[in-house]
Amino acid sequence: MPPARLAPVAVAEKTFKNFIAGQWVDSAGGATFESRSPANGELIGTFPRSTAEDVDRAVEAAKDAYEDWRLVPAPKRGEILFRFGQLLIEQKEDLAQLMTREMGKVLAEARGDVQEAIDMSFYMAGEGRRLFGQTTPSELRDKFNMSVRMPIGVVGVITPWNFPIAIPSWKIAPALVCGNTVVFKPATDTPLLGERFVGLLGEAGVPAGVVNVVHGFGADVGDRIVRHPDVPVVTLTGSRETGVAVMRNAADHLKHVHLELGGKNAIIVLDDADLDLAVEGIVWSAFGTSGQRCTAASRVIVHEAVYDDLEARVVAAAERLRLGPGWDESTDVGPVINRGAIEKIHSYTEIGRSEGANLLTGGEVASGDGFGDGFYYRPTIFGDVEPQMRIAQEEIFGPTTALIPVRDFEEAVRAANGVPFGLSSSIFTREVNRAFRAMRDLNTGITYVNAGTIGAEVHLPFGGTKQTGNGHREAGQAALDVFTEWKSIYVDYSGRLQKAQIDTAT
Ligand code: UN1
Repeated sequence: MPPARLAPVAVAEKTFKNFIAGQWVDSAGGATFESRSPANGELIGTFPRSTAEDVDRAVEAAKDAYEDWRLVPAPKRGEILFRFGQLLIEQKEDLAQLMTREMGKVLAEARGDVQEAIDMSFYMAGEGRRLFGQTTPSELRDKFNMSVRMPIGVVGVITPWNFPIAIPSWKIAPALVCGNTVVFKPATDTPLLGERFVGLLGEAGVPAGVVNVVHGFGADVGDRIVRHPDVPVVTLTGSRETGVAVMRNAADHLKHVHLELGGKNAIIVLDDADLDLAVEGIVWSAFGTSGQRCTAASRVIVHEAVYDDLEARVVAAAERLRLGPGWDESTDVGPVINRGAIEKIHSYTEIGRSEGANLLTGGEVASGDGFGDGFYYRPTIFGDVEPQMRIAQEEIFGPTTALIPVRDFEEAVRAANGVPFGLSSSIFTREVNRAFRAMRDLNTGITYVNAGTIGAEVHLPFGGTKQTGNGHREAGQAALDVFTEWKSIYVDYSGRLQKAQIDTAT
């Protein structure tokens, strides 16, 4: 099948389409929605507000394409991903500029987001020549045993706006190298980046129908993907509530569901920590991407001996952060994603106040000069927070963090673990024994020592314990388990019927 050659999306273009079976097509219903910059309200583009009918067409295309794609040798599938990674390198600056406009993160972080996709594409491209299974001895003579990874079929990919290039790559790159085809619903806050992502896959040589994009809302597009009987795998990064609904709705068809959900990640600072380093780690993890990472540090658990000192330093550092549009190189913290986010974040400021926590800085919408049409919230720190307060239990997904004083290491670990989520954790200490105890006892999928809670690399498993997910991991080798099914194969070359467990005297 010849690869679909796609014209690059022109910058001036403002009306976009779905991508189904290698064609850019309007949605069946004709309704649309807008993507606007959270920094200044600029119109980024108008996108189809698709319906179940559009999803059905995309699934049909992906099902057809699967019949050939699964037979393309995995190293060849990998070569396409190598080309895709190369195109991402060439387009890195362009994509980063677009990202800062479409979802607001500062340029350096937007470049990092694209870099993560480059890294993931190259990593998964290499998997094309591995996808290792096992060969084992047989208990019988003249018999050969092995296990191989098999593709599963059409994968439904539902991604968030906070890593609009990186997270699609975490899901789509492994899905493709394993031999699956894809129906992709990008976040409604970042549809243009989703569109660009798929355009580049087409340029890299992904055949028509192998990756399809259906724009639109969760209630229409996402829901149909999750319920469609011909989509056996669904992967979602999103909120806990969405994850629960996806799992429930996918249950009727016993689908494979991969979920990467919320976090309430803690940084522990012990009395022997390098405080300068800890402050840097806290500020980067709490306020990077305006706190809108599932790995963000929304709790800082501090030994009482250094609490006052650390509190003063973190507040001072937060107050030095410059708020503004992400494309301005002097900005440290960009806007949050939309009006709903501002409202939710501010409601937690009110909750924190009413719970009796001490608002140390921030706690307000930034308005006035340069902020007028955007969604800017001041970096916010609460002090003297108790572990059971709602601001220390619930995911806020904004630039708000809570300082929690504790008496010793054990109390710190108890507080860190005392939340429903388990994505990332961190400890600042110079004492090796306590560092190793923390690595063992912090109940999260990721633990950092002497670094913040963010900065996962693509070749290690990514995901969390408890209500952060449902036990799966993405990235690294672990991702292959989401997108393949094991098949065990027994080849008998004895020329007679040998019976396992019965012919025991061989
Ligand atoms: C997310 O917030 O959903 O480790 C992903 C990190 C990034 C990925 C975050 N590499 O913070």
